[in-house]
Amino acid sequence: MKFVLSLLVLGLQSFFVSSQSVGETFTLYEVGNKVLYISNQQLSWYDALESCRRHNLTIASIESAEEDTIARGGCAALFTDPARLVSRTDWLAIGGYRFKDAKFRWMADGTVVNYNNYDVNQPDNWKDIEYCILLNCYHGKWNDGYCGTAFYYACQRKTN
Ligand SMILES: [Ca+2]
Repeated sequence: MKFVLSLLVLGLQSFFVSSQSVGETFTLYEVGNKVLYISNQQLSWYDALESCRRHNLTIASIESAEEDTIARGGCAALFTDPARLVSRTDWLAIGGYRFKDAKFRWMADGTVVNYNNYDVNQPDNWKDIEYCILLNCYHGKWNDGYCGTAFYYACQRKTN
């Protein structure tokens, strides 16, 4: 724990986490009462949910503008080729899911999504297949997207 905290003090740092995904690295960002873990691997939203659990984390809730900005920056930092980022096609899977009552809730604690940063005309549940919240790594706006596509993803751990 002391080691992890010392990394946090240094700011943007990475550490290797052994898992089923060979070479998976999480970059840690301390923000508010949580630490966000941004993975450099791309998984479907459902696999991301399970991956976070395997690491004793939960898929991230983005509950403030500050957390939103940090998550967007963490995702953008994964792109070594800026041209690819500017294509605006890459996304970060976060932990909001559309439940049967049509409300989005955070998987970490079941609370209804309150703070949000949806793009214009989103969420639209296009073709009735968009149940998962994604954060665009370039412009930062949110979209409800198809949960089966592989994207970068963010887990979290509460610090209090
Ligand atoms: Ca959508």
